Formats: sequence, structure tokens, C-alpha cells
Amino acid sequence: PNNHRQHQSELAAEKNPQNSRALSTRRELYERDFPVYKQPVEVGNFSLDSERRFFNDSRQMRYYVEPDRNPNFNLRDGYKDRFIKRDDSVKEKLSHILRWVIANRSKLTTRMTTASPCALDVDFVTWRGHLTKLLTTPYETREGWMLAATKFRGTIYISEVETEAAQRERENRTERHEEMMYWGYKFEQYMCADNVHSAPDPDGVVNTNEAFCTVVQTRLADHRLLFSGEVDCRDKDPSAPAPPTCYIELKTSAEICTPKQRSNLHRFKLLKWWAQSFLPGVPRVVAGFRDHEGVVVSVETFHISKISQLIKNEYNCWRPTVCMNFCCDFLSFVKRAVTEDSHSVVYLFSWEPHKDVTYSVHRDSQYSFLPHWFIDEMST
Ligand code: 0WD
Ligand code: CA
Repeated sequence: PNNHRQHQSELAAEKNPQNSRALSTRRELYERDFPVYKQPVEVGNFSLDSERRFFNDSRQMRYYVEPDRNPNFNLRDGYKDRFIKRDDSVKEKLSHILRWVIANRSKLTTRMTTASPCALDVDFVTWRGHLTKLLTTPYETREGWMLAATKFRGTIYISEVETEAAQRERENRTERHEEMMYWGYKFEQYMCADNVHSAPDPDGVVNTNEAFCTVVQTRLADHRLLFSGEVDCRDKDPSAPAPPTCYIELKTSAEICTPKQRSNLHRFKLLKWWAQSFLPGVPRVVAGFRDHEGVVVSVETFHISKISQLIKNEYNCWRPTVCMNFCCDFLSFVKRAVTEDSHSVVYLFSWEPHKDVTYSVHRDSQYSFLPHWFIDEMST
């Protein structure tokens, strides 16, 4: 009987995209004008140190250092002896953002009353990475996702839940894959200095617990968003524009030797790079292209605002408007579904490629993710 009901609801979704229990991810449905996306404003930032401790400041900010035209960065250096890896089995959920919210609550509220503690002036609080996944969903064919949503004092908090497939993948990574994950962080070390006047230190230790995160506020159509994202570095010129415009995202990618490889970069990687940096208003991605031995042989800058032009000539390519309209419609879907305002109720949104987004409701379950200290603090 369960199967039967699910089949019925899929049929309904097919006929009626407004079906209240399911949301289609078919690209054709999101081919319309680009929605309003306000220029993101940095409202704060925070740092996580080598032991993953939170600081409400920019102590982990790093500065971009222009590399040689033909660098020779060996990304394998230090993997065995100068690498401290964050324990990614520890699920931090939204905790760092929530600590930032508590420390900066007055910046996020206008409706001050003495009678009751005021609500935040935003509809959604989440990680930038979760929004990136939403933007790329209409084009994703391999990995599904699960997002938990809780409405608390008028604001909807969205936190990822690791899927079983993602957990299996994390627990069964090959040694080669583990090492290649290190390469991205090693590239950052070759490209970034700790101070405006210092040079990168490739002899140092790579510690992936350390992070600098921006917190931005913006609006997508009628959704007021507050999210945080990790930032690799900033332009060291003191006259550079204010954050987030001075920020630079760093990437590594396999060296491009054929037109087919360039086309694949445009069709698949630039989608992810664009979505991730467009959201917080980071204007540039600097990519290091490496050979199979992990040596960076060239560096190229991609301007986020020029990416839609760059991909126009690719056959059957992704479109920014589809990404943004899907995200917008998903957030509307969440607002319609998440009706009960309670810290202990989770609406769990799930998606698998080639299926609709659906959700289930969980009370006082393993999925509840707002910590007690946050609920207590926001209740005073
Ligand atoms: O627990 C989780 N499931 C997640 C935790 C998922 C996503 C993020 N996070 C947390 C971590 O605390 C991390 O410090 O968010 C922070 C980064 O947030 P984000 O900016 O929203 O995430 P995303 O845009 O996916 O990644 C940005 C960078 C990555 O750079 P690349 O160039 O590879 O996209 O953050 C790093 C990585 O360097 N990163 C992470 N660092 C620690 N834990 C994680 C993670 N789970 N995911 C990405
Ligand atoms: Ca990066």
C-alpha cells in the first residue's frame, strides 16, 4: 500500500508541479527569467583554529600571492609527514554558524521589543555548501542529498544529513583518493600567505581544521538568506574592494590537453565552481592545473561574471537561470512544508537523481540538530 501511495504522488507531481508533497527537478521547469538575487553583503566572519575552535574574528584570513607563470608546485609534498587532517566523521552541523549568530545577534534583528526576545530578520540560515548543492541539483546525475529543516522562532535552519551512499563513499575512499583530497589544500599553501607582507610557506604543515568563513546576507526573490562559506584567501592590495569582492576561491583540476577535456571542464566543473562562488559574491576562481603526478603546471583565473559567456558554445550545457530558479522554488517548497515552529521538529527533504524532492516529518528524533545552548540563548 505504501508503494501504491508513493506511485500516486509521483503521478500527481508529473501532472502538477505545485503538488504539495513533491518538487520536480526537471530542468525545463526552471527555464525562465533570472530571479532577483541581491548583491551579497558580508555581515561578519569567523575563524576555526588548528583544533577547530571558534573565534568571532578573521585571524585565519590568508592573502593571495600571485604565482609564477609556470609554477612547479608539487602537491604530493608533505602528504605523509606534514599533514593534519580534520576528522570528517565528526558532524558539526550548523554549530559554528549558530555560535556566530549568538555573538552577532544584534546585527540581525530590527524588531527590538523589551517584552520578548526578538526574531532574526532572515527566513533561512544555512551553509553556502548546502545552497551550492541545491543550485546544481537540476544537472546532478550521480549524488543525491538529504537536508534537514527546522523552523525556530520564525527562521528556518537547514542542515545537511549525510546519505548512506555518501557515508559508504567516505568510509571506503582509496589511498589515491585520500591523497588527491590533500592536493587542493597543498595548492592553497603554495598560493597563500598568513600576512599581507609575508610569503607562502610550502615547508609548513597543512592542517585542514583551520578555516576562515565569511557570513553573508542576501535575498533570492522573496527569501531572505543568511549563510556562511569558507573563503580561501583575499587580494592583499589594501585598496582592493571590500569583502566579499576581494575574496578569491582556489581550485585544482587535471591539466587540459585536448578540446574534449576543456569542454568537460566547462560542462561539469565550471557549474560547481560558478555555483559555489556566485552565491557569496566571490568574483574570481584561480585554478591550478596539475598533471597525473600532482605537479601544478599552469594557473588560470576564471571570472565568475564571465562564466556564462564562456560556456555558451558548449552543446547541451548548464544554465545559471535554471540553477537559481530551482533553488528559489525549493526554498518556497520548504516554506510551504515547514509549518510547525519547534526546535525539536525536523522536516527531512530527500532527493535522488531522476526523482522528485520529497519530505518526511520527524519529532524528537535523531535528526534534531539545533543544540540546547542555541535554543537556550535565543530564548532569553
Ligand atoms: O559536516 C558537513 N557535512 C559539512 C560541513 C558540509 C559542508 C561544510 N561543512 C562545514 C565545515 O565546517 C567547513 O569548515 O562548512 C565549512 C565550509 O562550508 P562551505 O563553504 O559551506 O562548504 P563548501 O562550499 O562545500 O566548501 C568550501 C571549502 C572546500 O573547498 P573546495 O575548494 O574543495 O570546494 O570548505 C572545505 C573545502 O576546502 N570543506 C570542508 N571543510 C571541512 N569539512 C568540508 C567539510 N565537511 N567541506 C568542504
Ligand atoms: Ca577551494
